[in-house]
Amino acid sequence: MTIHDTTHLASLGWDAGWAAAFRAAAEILGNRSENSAVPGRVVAEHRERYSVSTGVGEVSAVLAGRLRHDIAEREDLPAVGDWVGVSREAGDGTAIVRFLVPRRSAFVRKSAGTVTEAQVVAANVDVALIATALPGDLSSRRLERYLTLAWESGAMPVVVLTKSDLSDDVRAALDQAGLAAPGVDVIAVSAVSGAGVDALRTRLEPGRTAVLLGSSGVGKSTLVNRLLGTAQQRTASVASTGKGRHTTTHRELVRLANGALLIDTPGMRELQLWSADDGLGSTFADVEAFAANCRFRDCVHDQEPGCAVRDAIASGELASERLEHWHHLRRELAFLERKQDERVNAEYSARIRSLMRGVRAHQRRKYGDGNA
Ligand SMILES: Nc1nc2c(ncn2[C@@H]2O[C@H](COP(=O)(O)OP(=O)(O)OP(=O)(O)O)[C@@H](O)[C@H]2O)c(=O)[nH]1
Ligand SMILES: [Mg+2]
Ligand SMILES: [Zn+2]
Repeated sequence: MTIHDTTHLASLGWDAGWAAAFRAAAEILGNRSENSAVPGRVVAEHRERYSVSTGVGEVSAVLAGRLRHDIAEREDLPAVGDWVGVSREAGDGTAIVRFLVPRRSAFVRKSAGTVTEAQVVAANVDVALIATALPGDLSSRRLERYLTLAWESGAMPVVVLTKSDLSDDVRAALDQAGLAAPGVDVIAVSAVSGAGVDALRTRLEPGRTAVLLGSSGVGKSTLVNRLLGTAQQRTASVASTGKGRHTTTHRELVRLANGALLIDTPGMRELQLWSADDGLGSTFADVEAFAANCRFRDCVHDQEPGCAVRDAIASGELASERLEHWHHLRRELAFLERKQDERVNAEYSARIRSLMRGVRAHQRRKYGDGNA
């Protein structure tokens, strides 16, 4: 394979680990193409097209036909934050995404609607900034949901309470968020006054990638602009402080002056869990800590005798809503797992049926009808 100068890729978060993973992926997946691929990072996603930065410039790219064909699951499609191998096509300037470098982490939700499939919101993220607007938007339940997926993603969650200039009790909001997010940093910020922005900046380190997540209108893009120091991201007009406008329409990765990478995302209407066993445990670390003392190892803190979690609620050490929310998310996960199993089973039976058809056809050819 050709040796490419990859020094400029460091500005996108490239390191020796990525270089090794890229070489391995290129050998397994990329070598069949005549054009040897160079590394790039997906910085934006628009329907069928990706903007890929190669560190020296940005190319518009489409998936190689073979890659599209090989991909069985939607979550295996490139997403913003992914490292890919791209090659240039001879004709117009369009580049071709040849392969995807295996991810280190990904924020994955169940895609909106009724289909049972995963959607990658952002790939290879180190920090998940969960944004919620201070006047009125703070919901412990929603926060726990985001936290569960954030912990599960492998990124470090940070709760960002936005528009602190509009709130007259920031302290109370910080306390409420702290209760829903044990062990997680909570920062109140205002993109208007600049309060808290420096505290937020310290979480955004050179070469590391953060993603901003949250409902539409909470001020994610405004915060990105504030951090960038320019009005690069389109935001809702100041006159329309109403929510649910979906100003940002695609995910985009930007680079801050200090070399940190930040992904802006469109507001999410619903955040459904996908896979979240470990994530749930981390989100409810307080519940889990008491659960360690339950009499039964598999206690679900319902009617079991010797339940240390219910004892903790009775003694006021644990808020009862924490257990309620834990139960709620566990039930949701169990339901989702049944759906996922049904889908896998359906696909498995379809494969078995087609395999058996093949076997029967073979037997008919070999032994004739009636003998098989
Ligand atoms: N008072 C105040 N208003 C803010 C602040 N941050 C954002 N806003 C306003 O909130 C509105 C929505 O901001 P956006 O940045 O577009 O929100 P968003 O989260 O990017 O929304 P989507 O792109 O739809 O997901 C705009 O009118 C902003 O001016 C803030 O810190 N204080
Ligand atoms: Mg936005
Ligand atoms: Zn228990």
